[in-house]
Amino acid sequence: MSERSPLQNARFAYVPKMPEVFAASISDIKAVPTEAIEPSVDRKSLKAIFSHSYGKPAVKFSQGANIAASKPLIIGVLLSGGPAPGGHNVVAGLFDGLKRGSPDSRLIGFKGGPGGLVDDEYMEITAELVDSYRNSGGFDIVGSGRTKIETPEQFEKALANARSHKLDALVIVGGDDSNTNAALLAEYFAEHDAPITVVGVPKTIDGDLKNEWIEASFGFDTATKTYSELIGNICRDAASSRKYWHFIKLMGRSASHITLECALQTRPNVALVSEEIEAKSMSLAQVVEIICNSITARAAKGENFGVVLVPEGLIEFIPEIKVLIADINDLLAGEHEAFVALKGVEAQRAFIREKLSAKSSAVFSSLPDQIQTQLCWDRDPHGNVQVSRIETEKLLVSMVRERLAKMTAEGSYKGKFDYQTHFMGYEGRCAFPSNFDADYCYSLGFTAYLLSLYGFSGYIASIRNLAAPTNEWIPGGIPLVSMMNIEHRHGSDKPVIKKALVELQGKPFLYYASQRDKWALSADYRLPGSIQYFGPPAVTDASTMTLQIERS
Ligand code: FBP
Repeated sequence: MSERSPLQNARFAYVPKMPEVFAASISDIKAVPTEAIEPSVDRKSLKAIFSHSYGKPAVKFSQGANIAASKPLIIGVLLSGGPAPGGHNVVAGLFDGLKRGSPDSRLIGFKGGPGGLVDDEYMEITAELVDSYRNSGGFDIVGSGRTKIETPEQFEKALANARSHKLDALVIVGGDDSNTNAALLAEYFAEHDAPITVVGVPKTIDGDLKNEWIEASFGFDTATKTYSELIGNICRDAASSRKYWHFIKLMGRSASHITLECALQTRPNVALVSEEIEAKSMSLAQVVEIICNSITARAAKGENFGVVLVPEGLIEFIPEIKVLIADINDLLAGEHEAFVALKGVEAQRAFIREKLSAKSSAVFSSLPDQIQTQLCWDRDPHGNVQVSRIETEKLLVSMVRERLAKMTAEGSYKGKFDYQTHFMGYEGRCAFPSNFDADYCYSLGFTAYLLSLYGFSGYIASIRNLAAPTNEWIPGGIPLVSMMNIEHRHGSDKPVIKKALVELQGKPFLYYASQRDKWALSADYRLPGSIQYFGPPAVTDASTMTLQIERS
């Protein structure tokens, strides 16, 4: 990447817009505790696990005399999990905040995610380094990783390394699993009387780390704009070539926020929403029926083409497969060694088939071999099935073909069916951040600095009022524990941050549901085009439709 593109050069010069309160000098920004917030479920267990962190209030920053001197700080930062556009601006905002507080402050970057903290792989983040990454996509300034800090040795090493660097604070930029790590580390540091503040920053393209205080996770805006551009292009190709149904699987892990946002942006013929499919207890056959209904109705108009959006976590939400996955998870957690010792995928599939309950075994056997194998692949370090590696779009295509072949034989379908499959995910995770993400991330980094300065340990940076112009944004923080619940992972119950899935009573889904019957029949696609970084603010600064509809 030694040669820079003209856009790269131009983006270095972009100055992120910030909430008005951040225009003041650090000594004129005060932290105001607001209401106490508690987790919505599992309070008793969480209180017992997080005895030092539980029950703290939300905080917001506003103008006023700062009681903490802007003393020199040493902060460590790590980027965790999948990349999301804007991560470099979090580092830039944190760095600039630190230096505005005191030119003697230092920022240390742990390399390759939480593993870098445990193994003490680090680098000094200098002004020169930050300047060469401003407003750029990717996490490559220090790299990222998915190590879960969970064994006593890992916690001891993390604390020893934080102490050896004399850290005043550690900032963890990550999604739900990484911020769970942040909450556990904050509690561990407090238990061991280590005055090291741990602060989380809400990152994930998946958009599932949100609530009343975290209106959006960073990266969702840019990633969905990138996918929507490509989907819009495919829609137009479909309408031009008039010969393919395009099945597009979209990242998002469990949640369908990405699919829903892209559907609002592009108006495809079908967009499946996993959360709805689960709520309606739909079988795989019923999901296939939804797609076939659109195909047959459009074929009747002579339009043998269309676009179907598939959230990558779909199969986890189909009740019978959800149970199957949970059973495989428990089986693999208990018999991992025996399983990995088996030679070849045939033997592994047979092992799973034999050990499962009769019901799950039958569901497993009903799936194509390829999908069976993919369901057995390693879980990630947090115990999640790696849904990005399961070819759900191909599974649906094969079932749709089968169904249409049957209908053709019966004489109830006379159209044609040709298809293309796509998977969009990695294409959007390192895009140049949109202006929204560039601004949001810079402000999140600055907020993380202030939370560190004030010693709000176990907090996650929060910026509210995001649908308003940037100067009206409201920065602050909330305790991470307030976002947690207890879940069954890797065969046992663990405290984790609760994923925020698509709400079926939420405005974005209700709007989509009110339009989809029309979109299923027509080719009235919407074409968002590519992200614009320069030009009229209505084009360059628009946030996602999800945010606009939610906050309208
Ligand atoms: P995070 O939750 O870490 O932000 O990751 C998001 C994501 O892009 C998911 O959408 C996807 O399922 C997963 O990462 C893919 O993981 P990997 O990068 O390990 O292939």
